[in-house]
Amino acid sequence: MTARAERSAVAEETRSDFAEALISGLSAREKSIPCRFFYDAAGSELFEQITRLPEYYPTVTETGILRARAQDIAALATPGTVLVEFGSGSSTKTELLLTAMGDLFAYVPIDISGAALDEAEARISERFPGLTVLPVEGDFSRPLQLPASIAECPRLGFFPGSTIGNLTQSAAQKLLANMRSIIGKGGRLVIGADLKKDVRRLIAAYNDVAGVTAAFNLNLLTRANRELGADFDVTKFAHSATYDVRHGRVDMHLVSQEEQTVSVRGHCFRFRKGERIHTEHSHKYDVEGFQALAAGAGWRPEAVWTDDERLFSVHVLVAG
Ligand code: SAH
Ligand code: AVI
Repeated sequence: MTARAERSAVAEETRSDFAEALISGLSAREKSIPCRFFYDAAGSELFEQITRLPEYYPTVTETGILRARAQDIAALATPGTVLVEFGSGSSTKTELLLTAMGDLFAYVPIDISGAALDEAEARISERFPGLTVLPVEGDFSRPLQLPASIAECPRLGFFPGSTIGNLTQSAAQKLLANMRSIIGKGGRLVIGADLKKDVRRLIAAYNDVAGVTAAFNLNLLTRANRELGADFDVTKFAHSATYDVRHGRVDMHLVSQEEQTVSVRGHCFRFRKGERIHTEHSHKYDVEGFQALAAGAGWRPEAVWTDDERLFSVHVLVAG
C-alpha cells in the first residue's frame, strides 16, 4: 500500500471509530464522547494554544523538569536505541531530549492525530538531519504495528504531558502493561504525571479566561458535524470543568443550554436543558499513587523528579 493509500485508510478507520463511539456514547444514560476524538487538525492546534495559556501550568512545568534532567534521560538511551514516544503531538518536549542524546537508531512518534505527526516529523527532521524519524499514526490503546526496522533495537519509552491521566485507572494500567511489552524487559519509560493540588488552580487550568479550553472542548461537536454530518448547534452547548475529589480528577463536560434534538447518521438524540456530555477525565496523582499504578502493570520505579512547587512529576520506570 502506498503511504497516501495507507493514510486515507487510517482516516477512514478513525471516522468509523468516531461514528461508532459517538452513537454509542450519546445512546447511554450518561452521555459521553471519548477524549481521543479531540485531536483532529483543529483540536491539535487548539491544544498547542492551551499549552501557552498562563493558567495551564502542566506544559511549562514539565518542560522545566525535562530541561533540568535532559542529561539524566539522555544517559538512558545508549547508542542504537529507539526513542518511542506515545501521544507525541508537536514533539516539542522531545527536542530537549534529542538535543542531549547521542546517536539513536530512530525516533518513533506515535499519535492519533495525523496533522500533528506531519508537522512534528517535518520540524524534527529539519532540526535533527541525521535522525531517522518513523511516525506511527494510530490509537495507542489498541494493538499497534511498529516499523519492522526497529524489531531488534533496544527501546526507551517517552510519554509526557500527563496524557496517562486522561485514561481511567483501569485503562491506564492496561496501557502501561502494553507499553511494557513494547519497550521490553529491562527497558525504561519516562512518563509525566500531573500532581494533586489546590482545586482552584486545577479549575483555572481547565477553564481559562480566554476560552481556549472551551473551544477545544466544543471542537468535538464541530468535528462531528464536519466528519459525520451531525447537526449539533455548537452555540447551544457550553464548556464545563469540575473537580471530582473522590476520583482525584478534573472532568470536562459539554452542557446543553436548552432542550434540543441532535441527529447523527440517522440516529436522534434528545437533550434536556442542563444535560451533560462527558468529554474528558484528567486524573491527578500523588507520587506514591502513580508508582502503585505503574507497579500493577509491571513497572518498577527508578527515579522521580518534581518541580519546586510540586505541581508535576516525571517518573523513570523500569520494565520488570
Ligand atoms: N505529548 C505532547 C502532547 C500531549 S496532548 C505534550 O506533552 O505536550 C495528547 C496527545 O496525545 C495529542 O497529540 C493526541 O493526539 C494524542 N492522543 C490522545 N489520545 C490518543 C490515543 N488514544 N492514541 C494515540 N494518541 C493519542
Ligand atoms: C493531553 N492532556 C493531558 C490534557 C490534560 O490536561 O488533561 C488535555 C487537556 N484538556 C484540557 N486542557 C488540556
